[in-house]
Amino acid sequence: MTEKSTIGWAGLTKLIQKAHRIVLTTHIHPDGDGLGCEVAVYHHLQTIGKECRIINISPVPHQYDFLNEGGIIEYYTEKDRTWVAEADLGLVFDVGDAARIGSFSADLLRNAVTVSIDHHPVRPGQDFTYLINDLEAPAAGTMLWEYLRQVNNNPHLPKRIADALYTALVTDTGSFRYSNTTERAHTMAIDLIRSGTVPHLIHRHIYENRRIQEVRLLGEVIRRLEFACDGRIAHFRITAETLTNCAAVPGDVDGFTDYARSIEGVEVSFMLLVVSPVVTRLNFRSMGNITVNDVAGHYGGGGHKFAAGATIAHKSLDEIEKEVIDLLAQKINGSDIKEDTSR
Ligand SMILES: [Mn+2]
Repeated sequence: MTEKSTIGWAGLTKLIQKAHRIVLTTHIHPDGDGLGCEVAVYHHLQTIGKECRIINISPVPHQYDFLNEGGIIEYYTEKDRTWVAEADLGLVFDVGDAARIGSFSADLLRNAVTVSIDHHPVRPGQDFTYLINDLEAPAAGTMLWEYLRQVNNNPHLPKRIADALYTALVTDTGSFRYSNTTERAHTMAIDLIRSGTVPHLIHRHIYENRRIQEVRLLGEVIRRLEFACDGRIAHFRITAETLTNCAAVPGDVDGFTDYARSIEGVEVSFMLLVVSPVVTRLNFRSMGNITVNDVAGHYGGGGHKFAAGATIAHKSLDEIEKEVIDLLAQKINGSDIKEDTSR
């Protein structure tokens, strides 16, 4: 299928009404946005009496355990295959690229009608049946907030839905720091607070639950941080050995590229994370003058203009590092970044 049909919220409501069994999912290494969307929609579907399950291809990172009351966020295993194959609707959140739900997409896409609800530019040739796409939404959770607000007749959303959506918002805006922190983001926050969300408690769960191995790993990253292009590029690599030495796991690297980007003069930061002996994860963060989703696209990845990534197989770290610096340097040298931009 090449041409995708866009359906509005009314179309989604109809699909939900017709469906008997609904799967909710998000990308590999789920973040607060994907998980928040799943949990919010799960509670909504429970309320209207729909059979549904949240099934992901990665476990829940520990800082989001508070969203997983009753173990509602499940990890896909062999025993779920039949159940998933018999589902008639799949809602996929925060996934611009079907490859990011891995082989699960094949099982899900075989029989179910699928709807991608996302704020990333969707890569062409995706196999989802329908798309609901809003590139201006600060988070996919913002889109779901607008939807659930429409279908919920009460003046306030149930608190557990509000907490899940607030999690989506606060993580995708970098705690209201990134360029997607718009009036719409703050309007959403106000509405969720009115529905009972207590921001500092959510913040404590997500950001003040760091494990010691995560902090040790950050220490290593800072110690070995490298710069290129007169300090405009900050970059680091995390090898399997580094992970082992710190007793850390790939999920512990959350926010590290943001940290590197926050250094004075840095326009773009990137991380090379060794996921397996042949697979490397490349992540970018940009200050907002240099786009990085096109550079990620060079490796078959994608994302937002200023936050993107790719998964690369069978290429050495040295090779990727050199190529990426060259690609970024061309962009940086070709642009006219002012020395003193007020941000
Ligand atoms: Mn998102």
